[in-house]
Amino acid sequence: MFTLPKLPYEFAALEPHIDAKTMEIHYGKHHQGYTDKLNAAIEGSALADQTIEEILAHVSEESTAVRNNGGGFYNHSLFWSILSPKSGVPTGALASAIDDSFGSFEEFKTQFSNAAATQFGSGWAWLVVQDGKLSVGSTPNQDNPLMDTTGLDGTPILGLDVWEHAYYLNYQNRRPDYIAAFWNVVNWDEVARRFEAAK
Ligand code: MN3
Repeated sequence: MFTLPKLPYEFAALEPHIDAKTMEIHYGKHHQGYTDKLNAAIEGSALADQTIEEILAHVSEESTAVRNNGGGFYNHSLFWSILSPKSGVPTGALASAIDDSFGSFEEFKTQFSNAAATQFGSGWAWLVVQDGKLSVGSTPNQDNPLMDTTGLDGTPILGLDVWEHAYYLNYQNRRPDYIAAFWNVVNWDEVARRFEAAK
């Protein structure tokens, strides 16, 4: 059975960039809902013995419930981990890889923000690493780059939820303002840890 990861900060810790009420509902209702529905969908099947990464790797063979809720479980677990009230900028090998792949940190932010802004409807923007190279892209719904169903391949090391439930209470229709605020609360130490693990 999959369980919600414990949030490493309080609901209000990311204010004013992400408000406490949004965090409370997003974590306690949306993420809990995906988790409960994933568990219900895999109960009693062979999937119950697999890791979430294993399930996502062959999700094209599974039901829509497993795809949507497995993605929802994984994506939000990653999302909480890459947020922090103490942000900063990338350093070390991650900073070098960003410069090599995009030219500069500012250019990376522009490309990632553009992917998040132009994802039509609900979905996610991603920074992925594959064969040591970084790239950005987006996926609809709760899909992600670990799935064998999407055109964006690689290991996600940074993700941004652009479903309206992630920002509507505070930003209403202003998705670009939410994307701009996101850069104030990125946990670059965790992104770097995921980058090293994926290499
Ligand atoms: Mn969400």
